[in-house]
Amino acid sequence: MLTQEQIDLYQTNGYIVVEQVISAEDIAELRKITDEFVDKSREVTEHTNIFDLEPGHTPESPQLRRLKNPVALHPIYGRMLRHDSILDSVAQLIGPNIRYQTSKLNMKSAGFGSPVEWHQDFAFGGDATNDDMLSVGLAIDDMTRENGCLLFIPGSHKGPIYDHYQNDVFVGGITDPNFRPDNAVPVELKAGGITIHHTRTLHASAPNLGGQSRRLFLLQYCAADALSSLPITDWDAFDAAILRGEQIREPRYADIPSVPRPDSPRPGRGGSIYEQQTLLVRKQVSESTPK
Ligand SMILES: O=C(O)CCC(=O)C(=O)O
Repeated sequence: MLTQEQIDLYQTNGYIVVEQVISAEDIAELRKITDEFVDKSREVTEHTNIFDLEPGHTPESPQLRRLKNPVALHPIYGRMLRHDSILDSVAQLIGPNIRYQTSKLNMKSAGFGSPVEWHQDFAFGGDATNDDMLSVGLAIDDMTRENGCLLFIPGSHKGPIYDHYQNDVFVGGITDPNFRPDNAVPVELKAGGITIHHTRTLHASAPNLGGQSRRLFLLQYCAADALSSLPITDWDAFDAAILRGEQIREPRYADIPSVPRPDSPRPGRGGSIYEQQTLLVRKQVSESTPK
């Protein structure tokens, strides 16, 4: 369970860190299974609906940047999604009725793992009726400044939602020329700990310039009554995504800013932010990282 101090910090800053949530045994299992997927990526030379590849990937030297939708790929990831300690914390922040949104496992390999440019998760959906949505980042490896830890801008979850379009194309990163990532805070974390960030919190991460890999398993949850303006295409899957509490069909409305261009398409480009951000012209994280 979170302490009242952690809850207050989340509400003030839009993110928190919780140490020692997942056991060493589970972390060892997550590493083993994740290594097996990296090995399996030797079979492909282009992005697939499971693998997002680093630019230097080859079958001889597999370089996996992201495992897409890991929860659907192996029971260990599904067990983490439903882990009681994680869901207890999520319930304290967004209430008892919890819906699963999506998952991804981002890997920054030692010495080259790609950066993630500044963005807000909320901008990736259409408008929603409220913003009780968050991401849990489970550190599979120690996450440090050297290996590309998460960067957050405290309090940004209460600010504007920035444009993520460039020339009418959704590029998965902030394109507003006035945006400056001032006051960014690097968040270091030991394996087994979690970060929790609000869907509107500005975040990014630098490339991995260190000697240790950085694997981060990201799980997105929302309050069951936070309903998107995007049409629900599969009601069975929508109902099955309730992890705790009950399904709510009546939306709850909160006074939140609209996402820029709520009705414009947000093509997944293979289901990966990395693939979307290849189009981004103004890459602030990459530009500020020493080569
Ligand atoms: O893996 C990271 O460093 C950040 C990833 C992220 O924010 C995302 O994939 O949406």
